[in-house]
Amino acid sequence: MQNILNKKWWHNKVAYEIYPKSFMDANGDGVGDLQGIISKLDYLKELGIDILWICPIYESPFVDQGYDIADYYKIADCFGSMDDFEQLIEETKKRDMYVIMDLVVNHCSDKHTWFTKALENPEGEYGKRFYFERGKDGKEPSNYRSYFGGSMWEPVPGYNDLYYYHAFAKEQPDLNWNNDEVVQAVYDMVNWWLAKGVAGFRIDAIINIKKDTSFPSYEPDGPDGLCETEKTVSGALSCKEGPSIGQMLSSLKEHTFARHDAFTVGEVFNLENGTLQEFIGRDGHFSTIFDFSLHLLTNCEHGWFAAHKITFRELRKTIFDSQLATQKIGFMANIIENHDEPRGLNIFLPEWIDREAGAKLLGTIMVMQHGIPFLYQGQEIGMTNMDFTTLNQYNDISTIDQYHQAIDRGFTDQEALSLCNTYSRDNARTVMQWDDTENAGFSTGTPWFHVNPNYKEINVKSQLEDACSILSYYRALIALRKNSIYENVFVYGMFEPAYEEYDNVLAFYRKSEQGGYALVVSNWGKSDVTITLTDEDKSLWLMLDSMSNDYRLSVALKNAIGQKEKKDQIILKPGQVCVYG
Ligand code: TEU
Repeated sequence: MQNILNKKWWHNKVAYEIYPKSFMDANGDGVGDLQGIISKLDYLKELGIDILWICPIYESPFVDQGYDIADYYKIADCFGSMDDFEQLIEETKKRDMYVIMDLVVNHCSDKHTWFTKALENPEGEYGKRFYFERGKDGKEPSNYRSYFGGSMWEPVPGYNDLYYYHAFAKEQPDLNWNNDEVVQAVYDMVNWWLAKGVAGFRIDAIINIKKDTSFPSYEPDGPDGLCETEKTVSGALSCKEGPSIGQMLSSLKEHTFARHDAFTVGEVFNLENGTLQEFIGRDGHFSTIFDFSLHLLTNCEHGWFAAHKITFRELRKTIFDSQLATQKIGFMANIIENHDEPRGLNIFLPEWIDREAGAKLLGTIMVMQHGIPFLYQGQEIGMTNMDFTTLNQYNDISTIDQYHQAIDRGFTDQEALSLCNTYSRDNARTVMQWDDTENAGFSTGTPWFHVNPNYKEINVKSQLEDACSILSYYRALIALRKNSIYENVFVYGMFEPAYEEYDNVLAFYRKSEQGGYALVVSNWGKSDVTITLTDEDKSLWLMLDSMSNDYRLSVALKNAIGQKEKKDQIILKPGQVCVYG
């Protein structure tokens, strides 16, 4: 099997995303920082985490929470210094852990010196590093809607009929990847961080770097007369002029990542059919890319007003389709949530499954799939969405826009707020809940953002003390996945749907080429389900059960062998998930 022949150092690893502002504040200024992360490395190590993806920590005006970078070589003061960063690298290395940075190079901040110089002379050397265009027929050069609302074209102050291009906020001008100096500067910067000891990168909005520089307008699709960003992206990808996205990315890899055996995970939306191989196959542009298929189900890319509640059937089909389509090509990066998404518990579960069972259920499905798991901070303790009630409680630029989009489409204030409540990116950005003391133990100062009031019940400290908690379960789950005896099953085994004839059951096998296999089986229905096992499955042993304490046993034994009793049937309660092997 191709995957097995090409074993990579990161295949058996588990990754964890840190949103640094909200993770841990060590100096009491209310903002999470690098020393805060260092203070929690042992916690993460014990959870079973190997790779830490740290969202942007570079100098930034934080219009889009650090995804607007003003200096790629400087750590933002609120996070600490370069010395702190070097200490973080050293401390992770001591623990056999790896740090990956967020590489945001589709755009920079409007406060980056390149852009401030470009504004002084849009036709000069620095102007060429961005996209400055004349208007068409007295209007913007084209009718593109930016991801955060309004036109992608911003008038250049002091000039008539001149605009610059920004796919995201107007404070995030797009870099011109057709400019050799830009490309070389990106390579140099990436190599500089790799030389500092980072193990790789999570690569932001990378598909957007390819532009159709004729900037054609498309059919408008909203009352604003603009067309959605996705259209612009797919138009650009199919544009034959200039280097293709594939050429741009393979050159990036050749000049940087490949030289360091770096681990890279691309944030890639709008992948063209049939191109996955090129992205994550043998010699692909990246090690892996995120699997967003579940998140795209809500249609969030058309605006939250168009989102719908995901049904179990859709969810199961989407997971199966994605796993079957991708596993022979490479490793996808599996997520339940991230800093751009609401908490998975609030989106993917039917209302009759309670939070604790639901967290263990989602975690098991995610960690046991084929691919590399990426946990998001707080997922391991079952953190939930926040109950926001007014618009001014939000900080996220995208939430404000989504509220207005909904209003423009005729939704009432209450309806628009309710959409934000469900889908806002700020749901994931409330501070990490470490204990039940003031500010959830996140900071001794005033936190920069909300503390979810449920921190007294949901926090790390109480769950560390409880062998049946979500956190203890995650530790057992990750330990099982990483157990070297089962590597051929849980890391390299092929995914195969199972027991599909049961309406509310999500079950799958992981089958090793060497013959061993495991069965993951879960009940999403309202009542108990009895599953009659196939003859072959009858001899499987229970390894992990989300509703019993047996997982303590599997961790204690370290070889994850649980009950040895033979069964013809298994009965699962609503929300229960078991792993047999
Ligand atoms: O996200 C890219 C992206 O496409 C998102 O804007 C996504 O469509 C949206 O968040 C769905 O709600 C990346 C980062 O993850 C995000 O935090 C940044 O805001 C964005 O790039 C700009 O850098």
